[in-house]
Amino acid sequence: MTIDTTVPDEHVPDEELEACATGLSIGDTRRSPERAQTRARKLARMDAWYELRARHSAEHASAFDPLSPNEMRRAVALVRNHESFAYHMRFASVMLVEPRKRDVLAGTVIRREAEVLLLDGVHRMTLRVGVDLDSDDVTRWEELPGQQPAITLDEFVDIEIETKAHPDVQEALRKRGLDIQQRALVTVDPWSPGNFGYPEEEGRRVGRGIFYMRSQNDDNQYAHPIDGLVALIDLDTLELIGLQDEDVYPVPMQDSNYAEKFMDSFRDDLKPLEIAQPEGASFKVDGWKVSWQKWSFHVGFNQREGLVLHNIRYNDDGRDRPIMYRASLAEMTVPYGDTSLMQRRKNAFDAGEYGLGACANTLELGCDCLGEIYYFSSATVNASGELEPRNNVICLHEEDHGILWKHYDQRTDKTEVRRSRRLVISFIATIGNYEYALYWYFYQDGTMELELKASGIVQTGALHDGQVSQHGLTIGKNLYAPHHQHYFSVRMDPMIDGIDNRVVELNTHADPTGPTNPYGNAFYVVETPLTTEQKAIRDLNLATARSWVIESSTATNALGAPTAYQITPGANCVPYAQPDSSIGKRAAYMYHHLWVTPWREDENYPAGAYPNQNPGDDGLPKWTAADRNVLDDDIVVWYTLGLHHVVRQEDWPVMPVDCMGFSLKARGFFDKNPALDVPPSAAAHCATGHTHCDELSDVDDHDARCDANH
Ligand SMILES: [Cu+2]
Repeated sequence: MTIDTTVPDEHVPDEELEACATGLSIGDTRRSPERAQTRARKLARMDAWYELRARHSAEHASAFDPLSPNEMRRAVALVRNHESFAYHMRFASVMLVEPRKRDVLAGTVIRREAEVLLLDGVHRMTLRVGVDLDSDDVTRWEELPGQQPAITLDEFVDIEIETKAHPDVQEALRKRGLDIQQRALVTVDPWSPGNFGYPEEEGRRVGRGIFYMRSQNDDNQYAHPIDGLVALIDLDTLELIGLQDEDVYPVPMQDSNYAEKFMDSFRDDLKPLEIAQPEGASFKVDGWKVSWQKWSFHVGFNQREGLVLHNIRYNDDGRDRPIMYRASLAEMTVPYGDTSLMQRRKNAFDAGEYGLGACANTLELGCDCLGEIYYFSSATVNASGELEPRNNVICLHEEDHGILWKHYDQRTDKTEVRRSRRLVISFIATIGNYEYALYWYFYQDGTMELELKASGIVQTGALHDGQVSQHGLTIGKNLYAPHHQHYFSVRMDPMIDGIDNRVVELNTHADPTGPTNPYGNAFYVVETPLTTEQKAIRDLNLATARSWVIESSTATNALGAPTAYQITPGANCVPYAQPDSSIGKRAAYMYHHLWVTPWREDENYPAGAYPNQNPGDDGLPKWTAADRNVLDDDIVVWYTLGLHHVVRQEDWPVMPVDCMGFSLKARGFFDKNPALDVPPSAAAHCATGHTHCDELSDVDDHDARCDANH
C-alpha cells in the first residue's frame, strides 16, 4: 500500500480518537475479566501447591526459602496498615531480606524479613519499607530520594494506554498515513528512559513509549515499527511530557509472522522422541532443597533476579563440602549501537529496570521442558499489592548429556564408557521483545555450568526507500534490525571448602626458542593471586588462555594443593559503547569480564541497587574504587558474559536461540576424576537391534553402540 505522508491541517476529531482506542492492547489483555479469572485460578493452584508441599516437606522453612504467598500477603497488609501508608502509593516490589551469611552458617535463629519498595507518586518519592514477618512489625520506613525502582508491569500498561490515547500522538500517527483502523491497531512498547541529563526528566519517574502497528490483533508488531516518533510519559502523573517527532519514515507494511496460525504447513518427517523415566527422576525435592546424586542446593526466586541458587554443596564420600553460598544473574544490560531516535536510548537493564522474576514465564511441559519435571511456583506483587502468581516458574529435570568419559584399550580390546547425565534447573523471562532462558547445569564430574539462551524478536526500525542503516541489517522492505549486545553479570558468592577464598589468575606463556625453550615447543602456566579489588578487575585474553580459579584459603587436597573451582570461559565479547556514553557510565560493569569484591550486605547488584534512571558510576566501579582486600577473605566473584549480536537474516521474524555461558569446573577440589563410580549404562536402546547401531557395530568392532553422542 502507499503511505500518505502529507500533514493534514486539521486535528484528529474526537470520535476518531475514541475509535482508535478499540484495538487490543496489553491493557485489554492484562486487565481483562478473563485474565482476572485466570489469575484467580492460578492463585488458588499456587496456594494449594504451597499447602501440599508444606504437608510433605520433611524440612522446616529454611533461611533461603523465597517469600511464600502468605508471607507476601502479610508484608503487603502490614505496609497498608502502617500509619504512613497512603492510598495513592503503589507497590514496586516485595522481596525477601536474605539473612547474613555468617548468621546462617553459624546456625543462628533466622528471622523472616521482607523489603517492600513503594512508589509515592504524589510526593515523587520511593520508599523502602522493612517488615519483620516473625513479629509482624514494620521495622523501617525510609525515603530514597532520587532512586527509581524497576518499571512495574502496571506501568507497562499505563504507558500504552496513556500514550496511544493522546491527541498529539494520534495526530503524529495520522501524519504517517495511518488510517483509523490502522491507528486502532497501534501498540506502544514501554522502555526505561536511561539517564541522558535532560532537564525535563529530572526529578520525575519517566517511561518512554515506542510505536508499532499490527495488521490484525495477533500480528507481529515488530514488522511494522513507526519510526521517528517517541513518547515520554511521567509515570507518576501519567502525563505525556514529551513527543519527539523527528522524521516521517514509511511504516513497513509487509507482515512477518511466526505463530502457528500463520503457518501454511509444517515439515512432516519428525517421528516421536519420548523421554521415558519409568522409575521417576533421580532427584529429591524437600521444600526448596534439591538433592541429586552428590549435589545439593536450595532454590530461591525473587522479582528482580528470578532464579537464585543457595548453598550449593557436594557430598564427597560422606564429606558434605560447600562450593557456593549464592549464585544469580544479578543484572543484564542490552546496549543498542544505533544513532536513530527510536534506538539510541535503548539500553535496557532487564533485571534492575524490569525484573527478571517479574517477567518470568509459566513453563509448559513438553514445550519448555521435556521429561520427568518438577516445577516450582512462586509469586510477585502488582502495583496494588495483589499477588501475581508465577506458577511453574522454575523447571527442574534431568537430561542425558552424551558421554561422560571413555577409553578403548587397544591391547585388551575392551571399552569403558559412561554416559553423562546432568541436572537442569531453569527459568525463562520475557522482557518485551526478547526471551531470556537461564539454565544451571550440574554434572556428575563435579562441574557446574551456566547457560543463557536468547530468543524472541529482534528490535526493528524503519528505513526510507533506498536507505541502508549503518548500524543494523535490512531484514525486509523499509525494515531493519539494529545491532546490539547483551551483557550478563553473574554474581557468585563462593564458599569453596569454607568462607575464606581467593581468586588466582592463570595465564599460559611460551618463551621464545632459546635456553629456556630449546625445542620451541614448551609452554607453562603462571598463577597470579588477585590481591585487591583493583588488581582483580580483569579481562579475558585468548593469547594467554586466561582463566580464573577460585581457591579455598584453608583446605588442600591429597596432593597439598588448594581445593578449587575454575571459571572456564565460553564465548564472550567486549563493549563498543564508549565509556563516557550514558550507557558506558551506567553499565560500567560490562567493561570487564571479572570483578572480585569483599562480601558486603548491601553490594548485590553490579550497576547499583537502583539502576533505573541512575546517572551511573554506581555498583562495581564505585565499590572497587576503595581497592579493598580480596585475598583469603569472604569474597564475591562477578563474571561478565557478553553476546555480540550482529543481526542475521535468520533471526527474523523470531530468533532461533543463541547460547552463551561458562563452566565452573572442579580443579583440585577432588583428588582424581570423581565420576569413576558412575555405573556403566545398560545398553537398552542398542540391544533392541536398531539398524543404526548395527551399522556402527559392523563398521568398528569395539563397542560403538552406546557412544552415540548428541
Ligand atoms: Cu540480541
